[in-house]
Amino acid sequence: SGKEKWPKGEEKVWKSGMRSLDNNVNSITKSFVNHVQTSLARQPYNLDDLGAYQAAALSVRDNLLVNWNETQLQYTRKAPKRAYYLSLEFLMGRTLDNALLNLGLKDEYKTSVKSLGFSIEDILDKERDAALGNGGLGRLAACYLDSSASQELPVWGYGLRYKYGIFQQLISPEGNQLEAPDPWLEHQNPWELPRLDVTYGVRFYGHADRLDDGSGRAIWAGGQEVLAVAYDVMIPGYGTKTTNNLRLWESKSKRGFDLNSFNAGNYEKAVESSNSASAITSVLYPNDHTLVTLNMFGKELRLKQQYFWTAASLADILRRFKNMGKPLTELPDFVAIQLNDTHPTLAIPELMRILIDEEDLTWNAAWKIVTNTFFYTNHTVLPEALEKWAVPLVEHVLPRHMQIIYDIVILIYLFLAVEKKFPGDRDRLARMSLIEEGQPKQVRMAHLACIGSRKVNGVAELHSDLVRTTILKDFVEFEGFSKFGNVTNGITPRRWLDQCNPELSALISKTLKLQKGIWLKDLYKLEGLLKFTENKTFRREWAAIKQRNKERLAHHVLTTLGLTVNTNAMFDVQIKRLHEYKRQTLNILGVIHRYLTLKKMTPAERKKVNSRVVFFAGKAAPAYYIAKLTIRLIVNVARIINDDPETKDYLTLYFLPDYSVSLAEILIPASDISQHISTAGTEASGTSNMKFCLNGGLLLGTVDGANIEIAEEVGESNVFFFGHLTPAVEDLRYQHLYHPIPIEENCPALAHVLNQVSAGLFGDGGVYEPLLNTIRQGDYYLLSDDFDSYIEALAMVDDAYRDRDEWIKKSIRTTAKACMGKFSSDRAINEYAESYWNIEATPINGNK
Ligand code: T68
Repeated sequence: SGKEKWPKGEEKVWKSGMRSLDNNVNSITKSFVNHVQTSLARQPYNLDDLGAYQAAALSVRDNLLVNWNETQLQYTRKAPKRAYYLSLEFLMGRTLDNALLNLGLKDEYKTSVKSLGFSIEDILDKERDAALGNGGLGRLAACYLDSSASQELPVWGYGLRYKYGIFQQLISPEGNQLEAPDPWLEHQNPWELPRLDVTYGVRFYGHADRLDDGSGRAIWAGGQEVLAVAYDVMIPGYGTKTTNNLRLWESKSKRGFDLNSFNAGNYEKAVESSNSASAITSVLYPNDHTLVTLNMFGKELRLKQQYFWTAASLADILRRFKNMGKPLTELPDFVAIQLNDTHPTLAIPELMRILIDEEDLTWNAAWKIVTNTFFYTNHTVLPEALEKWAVPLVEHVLPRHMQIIYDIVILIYLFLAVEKKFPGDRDRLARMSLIEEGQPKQVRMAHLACIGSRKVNGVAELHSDLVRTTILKDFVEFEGFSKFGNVTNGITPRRWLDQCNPELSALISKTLKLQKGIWLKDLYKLEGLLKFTENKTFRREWAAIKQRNKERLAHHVLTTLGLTVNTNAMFDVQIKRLHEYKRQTLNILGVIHRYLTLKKMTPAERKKVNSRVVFFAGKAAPAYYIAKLTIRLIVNVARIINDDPETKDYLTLYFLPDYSVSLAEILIPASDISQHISTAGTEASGTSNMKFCLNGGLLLGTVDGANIEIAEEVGESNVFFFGHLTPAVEDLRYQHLYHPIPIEENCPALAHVLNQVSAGLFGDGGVYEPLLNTIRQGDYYLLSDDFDSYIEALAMVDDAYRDRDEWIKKSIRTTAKACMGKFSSDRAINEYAESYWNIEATPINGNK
């Protein structure tokens, strides 16, 4: 391209003042000290590890900002089609270590801070997690951002800047989960850039009046107007200059406080509107699979969060698009918007509103643009997790959007399409409608997301099949199969291997004789490890690293909980949100079964038993009573078992409080076996299963979600499967409901375990009755049907572990084959880019 005119002053002078990117230890040290002096206003005399972390972070941030700026400039100039990932959650974890890795500056910083009297490990450990998410869905969004930047794809994330992330979990002396706030912004956050000049007004309530000129337009006015303020988070790619953006919105009052009330001396009233505005982004909702436990106020605020975020994001996207000077009909050629679950679905009627009411497009023209711009990912088929909003609530908060939703119902469903294709099929119309009849009527967000999107996908093969054959079956028949696809989830190998398991990463580089820069971007290269399974030295090194990771975890448990862990035992790990469908209860009942079996043995018999340490971690939604009871049971079982002198050498268990991304980074590399044991057909994909595999941990799981595809890659001999398959689940549930067999007959072993809990072996049995009754009555998640095969599978794990050499081989194969290429988020994001968004890599040139 031709040389552009330098915009201001003398180019030479500008360039001489620009930050140099030839990062060496000297320039890093200078920048570090400079930040200590001027950004932090501190002295070497009083600089603690936290201060050193801040100085290091600020200096790394300078690098990121230079690349970020260059990336955005080149995106503007080259004007490629862009994709936007709308997610209500981004579970980022810590940033400094990842930024250093991606910038390729780890060694330099290590040396620099060492010469200044600090250790890089201690500094890294001072960072708080950015925990703006509940679990898999939010962490997936974070992995996708890392991969987008690493693949040089022009992708931005849009989310909310919650003042409080996911609550901090405490465990009371009785074993109950307690929640405390997570004020993660307490210390200033070096990873965000406030853009106080990038703001949009967002309206709520008021009234929408249709114009009677036949145009279909309406005027929406009155109500409350809230300001959205942008905060930008830099997302560096691994080994590229590309530094993408994650834009998070903060809400604040448009007018500050109300001067009239203030002058009248009513200070409370004066700040009321300001409080109600800032409440919108104050806290992340901690419910991962249901909203039914929220009261009316809670629901309204959640709806406001969703609209606030989609409206601000769309306004921003449209402003950027309009700067290109193209007509709106070309929007789908330059913009793809991915809806991460149904949370941002209001973007569909919102774009309709803008196009019709503000841009004067016809309904049909607007609908065509909308349905070519959006893409929808479904993350669950659990009925209680499908979002629905009460019509009166939507009408109240977003009157214009409710009108548009009704227009979609009438135009698309009744007159134009469905009725034509399936004339007279009233049942079908009712099933497919966006509105569910009832008291009150409800808007079905999954139907709206589906009908308003170009394509729909699930997150693993089995799950995408279930989406097509269950919740969206009618839509497949209506719109054709090709709209419904699958993109199996993935994980970023940067964080989930190199950062969390540096020793294994180094061993892989050494063995493959490849720099990690190569294989971390092409995980299929790990297949090269296969031939080393027969190499004894390699196996010994592999096993030694696993052992050191176990000791690292044990050290963490000792320093945080004061408990000593037996590192000679097999480490068995289940870490994920507490939920009945994930069946932590099956695991703990299995532990009790093992304990009871051990108790019956003679000391000589016990000596032959494979020692096992079981780890649990995970949060329960604050109002999810049964899940909380499961935590209580785990904690109290641990108390008894870990203290039993007869058995404690063979079986112990730990519930590690306050599960987080950072804790996962310690737990996953230390695992010998991990459990992914959801009732078949309920776990959409799972992503920690991939993380364990990548770190040489074996899987014990059901035939569900991505477990299936992992087993396909690694071979079934390296995975331990058990339990009923998806097609059997419905029948079994029906039997439990209509022809129940007493649990004593159906599964005596489980009945015995339940009776022991009831009888008070782990403290007052009455406490656990509601939990036990979920199994005794109805058993919706089929614990009694899968218990025996679960126990058998555990025995097979024990057998396999006894042959340690063969186990290590399995471990190597798991890393080499199972997980690797396929389950990298690089593969996943490229699938989205090619088959969905139609965007291309846009390399950022210039000196890296
Ligand atoms: C998870 N979903 C799936 N939801 O359960 C998991 N939900 O199988 C899958 O691997 C993962 O998504 C990524 O696709 C969630 O994590 C939530 O966290 C959530 C949050 C709010 C509302 C509903």
